Amino acid sequence: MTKHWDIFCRIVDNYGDIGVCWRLAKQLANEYHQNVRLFVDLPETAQKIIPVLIPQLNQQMIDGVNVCILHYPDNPLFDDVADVVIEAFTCGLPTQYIATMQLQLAQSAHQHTKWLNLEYLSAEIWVDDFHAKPSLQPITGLTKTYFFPGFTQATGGLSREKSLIVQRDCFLESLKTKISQTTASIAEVMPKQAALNVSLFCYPNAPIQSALQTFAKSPIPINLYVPESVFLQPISKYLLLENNALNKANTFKKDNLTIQVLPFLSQDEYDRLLWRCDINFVRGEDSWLRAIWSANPMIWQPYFQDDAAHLVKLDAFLNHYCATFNSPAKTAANLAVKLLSLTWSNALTKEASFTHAWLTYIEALPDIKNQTQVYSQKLALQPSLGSNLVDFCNQ
Ligand code: TRH
Repeated sequence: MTKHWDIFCRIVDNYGDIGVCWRLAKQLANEYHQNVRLFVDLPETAQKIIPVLIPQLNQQMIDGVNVCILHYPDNPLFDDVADVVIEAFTCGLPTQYIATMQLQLAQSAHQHTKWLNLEYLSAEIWVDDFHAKPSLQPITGLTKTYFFPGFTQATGGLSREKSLIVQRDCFLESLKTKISQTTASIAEVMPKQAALNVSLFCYPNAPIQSALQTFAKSPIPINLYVPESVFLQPISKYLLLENNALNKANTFKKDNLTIQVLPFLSQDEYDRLLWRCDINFVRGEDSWLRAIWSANPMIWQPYFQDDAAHLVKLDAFLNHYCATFNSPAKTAANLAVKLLSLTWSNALTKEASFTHAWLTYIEALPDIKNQTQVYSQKLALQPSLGSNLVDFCNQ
């Protein structure tokens, strides 16, 4: 059934908020044939993820989605509320939009618009019990339902395009026969083995210096692919370069480490990079999930939270991810994943050695790769976030 959907996204920090919302908006519009408006507050930042977006336009159709710029407080678009409104990450709906929903409720004694709060992704077990629970909002009298993405069938599921896995496999298959072209993207021209290909997307508080020192001394050559982002400064420092010298797409070499700085990639190109790398360092929410769909070994750095809540999330994910590594033969892989992940997120109390954690990980890499494939395949069999949302709203 075709419905009207509004998604509200406020960009707090970084690109995760808009990254998640943009994917979801496109999936609802193109895979489930829904009418979708995506309201976003910072068009210049959103442009990083939606490169064709024109920040000066109030609304524009892009890839089947009506992308609207949020202008508080009086936007005439808010007089027309949707069948379903998704408030991403508790970003708050505009007062005028809420007032229109209240008017509807007063006129028909029935809340026509389904109001969903899309929560952050977490593998914590309490999510199963809190998913899809309605909550009466005392001030407005409206009901809002908390929709939790997650890793189990009891949650709202994981965002995944219907054809993603097929696209990934076709891309990887095509590389086997392809002759390198000068116009090809980075993921197509990366060297085939002989070196370890690693992608790096992290927060600046990760032990980047220690990682670079370790990589440079690695017995296997390492090609490190680094899309342009805030953590380039520690890399410049390591290479003794002037500030910002790394911002140019360029290659730097130190001993056995080759650093390839890339421009900020499109989401599709970034996917292809993850598919091609042997190990992906990822962060936040969306790149984490895309690394899972790459089915390649990954080290996830959660977004820092003051009360160390991010470490609880990391622990929950590691338990879920490593549950597939639990046979006695896989114990080394299990421990190696946990050791490197905790070291990367500064979660170990005593000074942890990145070098030790890395070497342990590399030794277990073949097992980690096998188990990560099993893990990713298992998750891909579950209904996706988009399909769960549509089913929930059609009930
Ligand atoms: O940018 P992030 O750190 O976003 C974070 C998280 O979402 C976090 O949960 C949230 O609380 C915080 O923001 C405010 O990391 P994330 O989630 O991986 O989003 C990055 C997006 O950028 C993702 O959609 C992938 C995309 N991307 C590209 O398109 N090209 C690139 O080159 C890179 C490196 C990323």
